[in-house]
Amino acid sequence: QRIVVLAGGIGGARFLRGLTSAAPDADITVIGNTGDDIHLFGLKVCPDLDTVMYTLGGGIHEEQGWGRADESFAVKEELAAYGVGPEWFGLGDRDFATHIVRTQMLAAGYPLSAVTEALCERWKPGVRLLPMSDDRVETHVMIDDPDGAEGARKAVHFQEYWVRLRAQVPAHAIIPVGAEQAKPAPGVLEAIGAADVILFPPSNPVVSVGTILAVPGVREAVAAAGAPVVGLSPIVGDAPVRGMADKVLAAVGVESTASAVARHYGPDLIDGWLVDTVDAARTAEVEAAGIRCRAVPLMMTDVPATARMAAEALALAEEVR
Ligand code: GDP
Ligand code: FO1
Ligand code: CA
Repeated sequence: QRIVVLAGGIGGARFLRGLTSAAPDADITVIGNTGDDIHLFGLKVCPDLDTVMYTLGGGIHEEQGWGRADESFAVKEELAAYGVGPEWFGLGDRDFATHIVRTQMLAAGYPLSAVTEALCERWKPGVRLLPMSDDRVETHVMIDDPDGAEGARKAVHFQEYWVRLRAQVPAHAIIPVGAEQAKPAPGVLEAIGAADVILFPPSNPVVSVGTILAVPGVREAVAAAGAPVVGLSPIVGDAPVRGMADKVLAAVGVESTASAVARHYGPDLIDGWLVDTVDAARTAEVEAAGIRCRAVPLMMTDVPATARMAAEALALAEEVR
């Protein structure tokens, strides 16, 4: 069975760990979000690709959800001693090595897809991990400009909005800079076209799955795919389980409810949708929009619970096939 998953960072990675447990023999291709990528200290950092790679490869900092286990921060301290910032982004020593290898290979002319494959030779995530594009795409967030005139706005990198500002300032718009000119990475459209099932994990619908769908051709390929498309809600009880999905959903005019997210994707894109049992009353709203909907437990508390979620998603895919 060929399964394609459009994944962000923590939500995508944890779901994938459940999926590989529920479907150990499946051939899984992950299309990873690269809109969170940032260039720091001359290095290219790909948080969502690394989160998937480290989580499935056993190198993730489990409690934190991103970055390496057993991490130290000597390089960060030395950079700070030179007064070289940004000091608000925490890159650990072990993680730095990944970015050095990546940047070196990119400078030598390898595309990000080839670099990701090379990094995965070490981590053996058990899935084929493809960046959504080899072209540079960086999500920016439009915020009020405190230094500008009354009503002035400015765009900041998504990481600055999320990590430095902790999403505590109003987000007026989300802009995937470079997406319009980007091409899907080699293998992306082929994997979607050949899939038996396409899954949207409970990843951020705007800055993770939404950014992947913004690469020209990807949304069209998913909509045109013969395979059933099933998503899982990242919104439980009218709030994100973690992160800032409520803020970025508001920026694109979508309510933070499990049914509003399903309607945001829409029946042209998804055939089935899973909401958490606490949102069971919303299944009718989703079905009224022409999307088959079931309420099942959606908290990824451990791998067995996540594997049950993945199994429910695959069962719903069979139902709508
Ligand atoms: P990020 O790139 O690290 O932000 O990760 P993703 O975009 O892949 O996933 C983020 C989303 O995962 C957030 O909107 C969370 O609400 C959602 N999420 C995290 N843990 C859980 C969980 O246990 N259950 C569900 N349903 N959603 C979750
Ligand atoms: N998240 C934080 O909240 N603070 C950090 O300092 C931070 C550093 C970091 C370094 C590498 C990496 O792969 C991820 C990192 N993250 C950090 C997580 C990251 O900002 C995000 O959670 C995602 O990009 C959102 O998907
Ligand atoms: Ca992300």
